[in-house]
Parts: sequence; C-alpha cells; structure tokens
Amino acid sequence: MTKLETPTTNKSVQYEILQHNVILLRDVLTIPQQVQLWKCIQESSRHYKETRARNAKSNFIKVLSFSTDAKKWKNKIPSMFYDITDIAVLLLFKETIASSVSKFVPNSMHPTYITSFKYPVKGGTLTEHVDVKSNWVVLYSLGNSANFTVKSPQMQQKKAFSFNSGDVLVFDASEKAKIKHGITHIIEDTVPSALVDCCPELKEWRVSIQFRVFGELKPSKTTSGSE
Ligand SMILES: O=C(O)CCC(=O)C(=O)O
Repeated sequence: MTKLETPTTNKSVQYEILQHNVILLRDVLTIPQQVQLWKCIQESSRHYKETRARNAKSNFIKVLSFSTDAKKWKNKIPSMFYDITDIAVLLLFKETIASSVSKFVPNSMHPTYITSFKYPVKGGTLTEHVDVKSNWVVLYSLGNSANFTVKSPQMQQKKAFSFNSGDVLVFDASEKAKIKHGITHIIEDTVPSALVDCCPELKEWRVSIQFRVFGELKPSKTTSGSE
C-alpha cells in the first residue's frame, strides 16, 4: 500500500481545545492525502459487507471494521491507516506541548479497532453517545462537513463545530471521561472543490474513519489527577 506523500508532521496546524481532553486539529490532510485516504477506505471496504447504523435515530453506513490483531485482517490494513494515526498523535503533542493538555495525551496510539462510516448528505446523523470499551480515539473527516457536537459532564452546554474534510478530532473516549458526542446533520456542498474534482462521489457523502485503542494507554507525562 502507498505511503503518505508528504511529511505532514513538519507543518504547523491550527488546533482548538474544545474541552478537557477533546482536541480538534484543522486541515491536517492535504487534498492529495484526502484523495489517498478515500481510495484506501474504498479499497479496504471491498473486504467488508456494508451495514446500516443499528440505532434507528442514527443514519450512516459502516463500510469498514478491522480488529487490527485479527489474523483475518493481517496484511489487509493499509499502512496509511497507521501513518495517519501516528501523525495525529505527533501533531497533537507537538502543537499542545506548551499547554496543560499535553500531559494527558498518550504519546503513541496503536489502534486496536478501525472503523469507517459514510453519512448521506441528506439525513446523515449520529445519535449522541458515550463510547464503550474505547480509550483515546482519533477521528478523521472526509467529504462534506459534519455538524459535530461534544459535551463532557463538566460542561453546561454541548459545543457544536463544523468537522471539515481533512480535520482530525482526538479525544479521551473512555467511559470514565463520559464525553458525549454526535452529529446533528451533514452540511451540504462543503466538500473542497479540489477533492470533488478527483472524487465526485464524495459530493453525496461525509466519510469518517475512527482509530480506537482499547485497554491501557500511558499519558505522555505522569500526573496526579485531572484538571
Ligand atoms: O463519524 C464520526 O466522526 C464519529 C463516529 C463516532 O462517534 C463513533 O464511532 O463513536
């Protein structure tokens, strides 16, 4: 499988700490990298039978589900998937180094479980939920933007933001952190035009890919509590 074309980790990205241990990194993937990621998802999804969201209030199609340690998927997982997980963690650590968040961020995340969802532009939604089993998670977005919401128990109100193509959201998805998240709707006609030129089918979708770690993760610095 193809390697990433440019050493993204050398560049600086905009980031936003949406709340404790929820960090959004903007424009991490260039358009060629977004194209490459979409092609990798499509190629990998040939090994998987698509399934509809199980929850009646959500509307998306699961196109990919890999347990990275399963024999069945050995040699079928594109190296790009691991590369972009590493890039997200490296960038996150590099960009937030001066802030209090950096000490909570794990310094590496080898995904245990990789999934990808496709949301139709018309009617795509994801019911608010707290993840189970997961530890930290890295989410990439492609295609149309999603109106994404997050809320931790410490917040009075949920925060909504536009999760755009090429952005990454990294957060503590453990049951302990109880970070509720969901998608109210997909924002039509928001695919970058250069991406549509190469992948016209993305006009109809918002695509996400999730990299989850199950089990223990070491934070980059030992701390004696949370903020
Ligand atoms: O599609 C997304 O970006 C989010 C997916 C998600 O929240 C989940 O898999 O729990």
